[in-house]
Amino acid sequence: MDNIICPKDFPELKNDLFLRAARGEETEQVPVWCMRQAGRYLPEFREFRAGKDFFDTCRSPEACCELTLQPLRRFPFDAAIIFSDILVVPQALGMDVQMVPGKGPSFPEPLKGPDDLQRLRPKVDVPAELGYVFRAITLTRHKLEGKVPLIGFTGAPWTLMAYMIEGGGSTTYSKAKRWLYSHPEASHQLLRQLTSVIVEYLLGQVAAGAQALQVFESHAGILGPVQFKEFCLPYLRDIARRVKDQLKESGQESVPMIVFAKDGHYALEDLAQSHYEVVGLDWTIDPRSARERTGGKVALQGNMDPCALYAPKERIAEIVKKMLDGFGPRGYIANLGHGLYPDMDPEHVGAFVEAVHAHSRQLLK
Ligand code: 1CP
Repeated sequence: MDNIICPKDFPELKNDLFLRAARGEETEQVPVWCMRQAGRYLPEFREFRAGKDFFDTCRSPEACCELTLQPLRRFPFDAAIIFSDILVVPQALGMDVQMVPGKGPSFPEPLKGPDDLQRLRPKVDVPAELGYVFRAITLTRHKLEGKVPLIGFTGAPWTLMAYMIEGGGSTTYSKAKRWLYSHPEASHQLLRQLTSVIVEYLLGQVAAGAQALQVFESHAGILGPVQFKEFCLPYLRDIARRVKDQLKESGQESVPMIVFAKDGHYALEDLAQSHYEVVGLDWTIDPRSARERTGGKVALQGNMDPCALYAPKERIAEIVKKMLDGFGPRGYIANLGHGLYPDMDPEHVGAFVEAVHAHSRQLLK
């Protein structure tokens, strides 16, 4: 193997603020990164992606590395997240997924009923199907030169199941929810199958050099507390527990894990006791109430409304100040409550990052 993509002898980490905050340790300032920090709001991203197929880009380690590094050249983010997508896992299970420009992901042949589960690969060779993500992580870890830690990620089982049945984004997710009510056994079978692939996928990411892992349960909000308890929580827990156990068994160092269940704060108490070090929050929850309800069991990440970036820069600084005062500067990673949108002004992203660093240094003096 080429030296440069060997998953060892990584450059020494120079900024460990994000990792310390994730473990609830003291920091001199609050670390900050943004979901979708590699994205279309950056002109250099649009230029690099122009004319290329989205998943072809995902399958090129060099392209993923470049796109991961782009936002770090502009802003002093305290973490990088590998450029990829959650839908590479359904592809690994044998499903065709295309990214339609201007529309989003599309599955030409979504799962229509339980019989369609037979179309999925019963045993996924994760290194063969997703090795390109591992190679992207290893390459990026080298090219980061230890500047900041690299986060790996996956979609959570329910969120992936929802796309596999809906065939793309949806407002109601009623086709996927129909399965939960009319085919609970088949639903659990699919969720279990996804969980196993996800565990192996995350372990592969750590072996390749990921220093933290985020699990995106983007469609938690479409479920209520009862369905969340049955169809999300057990699998989210299982993922964290199995990843941690297997890292321990193989003598590898543990990495902090973040769970982001968007709009799922009805489950906040449960999420805080699910073997994740960090709970990510969307903007619909008040920072103080999130702290109270999680009782110091976990670090928190989030949660500025992404749309607050449309405000003038001075106003962004005020909003950030209030958010930091609410969360407090310990065991806290600043972020948005969801990803950046393509029409956001990079300068305002810079103002957000600067405000987090400046105000948190004041608080921690
Ligand atoms: O060509 C393009 O640039 C298309 C836009 C785009 C990008 C930049 C998509 C399509 N995916 C990505 C990259 C991506 N996706 C990252 C990169 C790292 C970073 O954050 O900088 C990450 C972490 C994801 C994760 C992802 N993909 C999620 C979870 C986060 C979330 O938004 O809730 C989800 C739901 C997806 C599916 C997806 N991929 C792309 C789109 C437009 C969507 C959402 C479709 C929908 O449900 O409507």
